[in-house]
Amino acid sequence: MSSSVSIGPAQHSPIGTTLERHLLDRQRQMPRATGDFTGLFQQISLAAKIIGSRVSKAGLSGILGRTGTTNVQGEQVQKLDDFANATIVNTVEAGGHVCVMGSEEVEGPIQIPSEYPQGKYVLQFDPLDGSGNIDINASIGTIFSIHRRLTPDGTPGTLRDLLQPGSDIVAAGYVVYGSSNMLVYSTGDQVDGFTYDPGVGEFFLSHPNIRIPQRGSIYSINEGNYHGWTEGVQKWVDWIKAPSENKRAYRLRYIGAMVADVHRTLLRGGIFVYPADTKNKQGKLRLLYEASPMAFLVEAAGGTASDGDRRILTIEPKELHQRTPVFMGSPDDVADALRFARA
Ligand code: AFP
Repeated sequence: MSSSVSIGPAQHSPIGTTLERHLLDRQRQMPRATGDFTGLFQQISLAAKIIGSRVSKAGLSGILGRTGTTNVQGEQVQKLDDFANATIVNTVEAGGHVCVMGSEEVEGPIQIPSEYPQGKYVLQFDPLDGSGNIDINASIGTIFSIHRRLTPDGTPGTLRDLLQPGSDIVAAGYVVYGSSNMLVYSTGDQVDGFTYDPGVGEFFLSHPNIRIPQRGSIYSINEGNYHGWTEGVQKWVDWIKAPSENKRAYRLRYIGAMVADVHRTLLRGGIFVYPADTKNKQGKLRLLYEASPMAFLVEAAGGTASDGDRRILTIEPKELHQRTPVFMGSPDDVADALRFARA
């Protein structure tokens, strides 16, 4: 007797949901939503696909190496940094959803050309974080955050729109260009991760509702800076890697791209730290387009993010390219680090 298998109607499952569908579902849950946010997000995801495609062919397309110029941070600009920055600006500016943008690669506010509408959102981004990794084919990423504008509707956005604390972020996310490309974002309630399927050309929900473990077993820090740290931070690192009766020694992982190091921290738990040191007195990482968006994601996933004294999200920015020390990750691990750092 032949047995037949009834496949039946497709089960509703969050897996297999595209980023676009996910955004539309959420938009429909908000009766007053205009579609502006969804539109902006679609442009960001398009930019991420274009950048990801170029990154994956970087060794073949003559785009490895430096441009020969330095950016506002005094760092060597890689050709892919320039490409990623131009891709995001060109993709987003014409959409009519933002009134001003801020980028790691550009000194001042990026105005929206007058032929396009001045939208109600403000976009900040680090187009290619960890660009030191480009030439060695290691993970890099894009980080972004979205705020509502403060200046009057319809007018060009200003620096005032950009200098907003992380607590006022509407949505933040990152794209990691790694062994697969992933887009992870949050609007503050939960954190969802989407993996890019290059065959289909879409991001699919693969990591719904990411929750960071309460405690991990990995610490992530550039230990080459040890001699420049405060005594408190040195004592914490000495402690965390020493086995004792109560704990095993933590493992060290550090790739030098915040996106990749924080992505691992979100999924596996543990702690990512870039403290102040004698060379980088305010820390190295930039508040508006690195620390704040990542702090927003880490907190939305149940973690903690501090500059050593206060929540990163409460810092009132004074400058576009302001830096801040960073301690972020599993709540128990961050609490341990702060206990030492503050002593
Ligand atoms: P680049 O984008 O200039 O490579 O900087 C990356 C970064 O801002 C951040 O992603 C890393 O966590 C951090 O710097 C690495 O800095 P160190 O090389 O000083 O450890």
